[in-house]
Amino acid sequence: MSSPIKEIPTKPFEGQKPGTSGLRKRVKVFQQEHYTENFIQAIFDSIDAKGQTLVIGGDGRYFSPEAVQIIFKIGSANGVKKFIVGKDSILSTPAASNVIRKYKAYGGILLTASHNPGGPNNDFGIKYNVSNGGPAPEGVTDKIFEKTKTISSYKVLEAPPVDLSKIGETKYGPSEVSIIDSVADYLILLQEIFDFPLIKEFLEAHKADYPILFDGLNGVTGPYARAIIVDTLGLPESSIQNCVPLPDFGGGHPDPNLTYAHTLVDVVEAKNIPFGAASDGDGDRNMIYGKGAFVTPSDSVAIIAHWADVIPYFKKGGVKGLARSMPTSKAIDLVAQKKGLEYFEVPTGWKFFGNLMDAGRLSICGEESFGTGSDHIREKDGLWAVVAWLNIIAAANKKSPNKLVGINDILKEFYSIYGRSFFSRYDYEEVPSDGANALVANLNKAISTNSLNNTVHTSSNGTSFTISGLYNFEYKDPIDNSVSKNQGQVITFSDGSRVVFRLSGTGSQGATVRLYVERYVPATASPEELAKPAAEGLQSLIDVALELSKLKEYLGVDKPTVIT
Ligand code: VG1
Ligand code: CO
Repeated sequence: MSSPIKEIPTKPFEGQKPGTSGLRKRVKVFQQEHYTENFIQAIFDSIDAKGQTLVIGGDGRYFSPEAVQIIFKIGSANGVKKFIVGKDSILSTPAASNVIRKYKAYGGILLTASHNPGGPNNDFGIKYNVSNGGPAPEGVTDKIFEKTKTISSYKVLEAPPVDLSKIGETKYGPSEVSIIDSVADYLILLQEIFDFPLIKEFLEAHKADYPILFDGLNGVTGPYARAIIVDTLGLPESSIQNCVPLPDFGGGHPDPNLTYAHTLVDVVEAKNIPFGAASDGDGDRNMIYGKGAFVTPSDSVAIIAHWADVIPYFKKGGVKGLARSMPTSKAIDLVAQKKGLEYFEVPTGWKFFGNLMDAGRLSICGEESFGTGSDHIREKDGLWAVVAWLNIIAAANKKSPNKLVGINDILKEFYSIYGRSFFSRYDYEEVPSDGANALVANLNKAISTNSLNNTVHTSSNGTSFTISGLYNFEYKDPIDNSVSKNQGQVITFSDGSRVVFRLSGTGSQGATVRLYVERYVPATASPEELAKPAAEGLQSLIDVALELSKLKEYLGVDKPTVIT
């Protein structure tokens, strides 16, 4: 008997515009009658998934079980032939990207709001990924948004919900649902990329003096980290913590930075752990943090690029090119220059790396927002970065058998070759949208009237900076020539320092303003200068950025919510 398909009348909802990485709103917004259905139907109206295979993944946050069943109903009614879904609807964002590529799916729908908190009073999110495994480009997300504005009905298949707790294949009306192990394919992938025997040999030999700790922050990476760290590398249970995914992430903020990943920082400091790491809710971000050693994401990606040769994947396939998002520090540019590689500066958001990777021009890239990755998939990849660092540390120690090499030694060596880009980001979260827009308008005015060029600004400690340039960042994709405008206001200074202002595209409430500052100190500087704490190295520049943008005045706040 064929299952009936019903057409349900609906009306458009305002604001279903995908941001930097999908549509993110409060759970209560998604729970409104027809809201989620409208957006899912708008996706199907924008693509041609008839007869195709679609992957469904997610970080398991609150409202995911309901959303998966909605996708089955609407997807099947719109002709999807097969759904591949992780057991209990769990697939980390990088794992989902891999599954889309490996099984040659048409695309995927990812249920996550990433690092945003979860639970009934927090955030949910839906993101569409295309067949290369990466986030849909702007052309597709713009189309989805247009469809949400005129939608008048959606189609559903009337069928009972699918039990997602058992691996295997099941029929669903005219479609099939294949429930797969969430971890297996991803583990195989990482084992193909990294030198696991080398890492294992090093960590086994140094169980006593080089323990490691990974904190899943109760996000999706728990089972993946267990498979890699405990089951594959053979390390003790004490090497992982908060590795059970919870729908509300245990009430925490699953964002791996020094403010929100304090569970990791506290234990690393208390137990003198030389190598610690954490990941975010959906597993695409990472933080590398050992006792007394913090690696900024901008440095992290540059260091991975510098050490690429010790990673079998790059040793075999070579490194084609490097890239970073615009606000990310220029450390990786220096590595590209030294190695004679092509390098790119793209707008914020992983979707901008995809075309370059597909064209074979990009191998390693990163964002200052704790996102690091490569062309092994088309999403940033938290655990990939963690294992990359373990691989580097194991290789560095093999080269130096008589002295234990730690994170700080690797940083120091890197700075001694390339110099150091001091980098920091100030986030002003959930500020009034009017104030945020006025701040940006004021900067745009200064750009169009050229009124700030060559002006001198002096910080409270007496350091002066002269503005050498001012522009609104715009990107033309070298592969498809698409243009993305208004990607952030950049102010450059005559000493090579840089300040960037940007409005976040992932927040779900009010506006979030990000201020990025970068100051470069060449390798010829004294070791003391190169080893300074970042806050000290940047304070005068931050003073000047705040003063010339009148940020406090516009936003009506004194201090940032988060400093990274
Ligand atoms: C933020 C980061 C950006 C990242 C995006 C998605 O965007 O700045 O670098 O790609 O989050 O990451 P925004 O627009 O809020 O600055 V995730 O882990 O939330 O998928
Ligand atoms: Co994320």
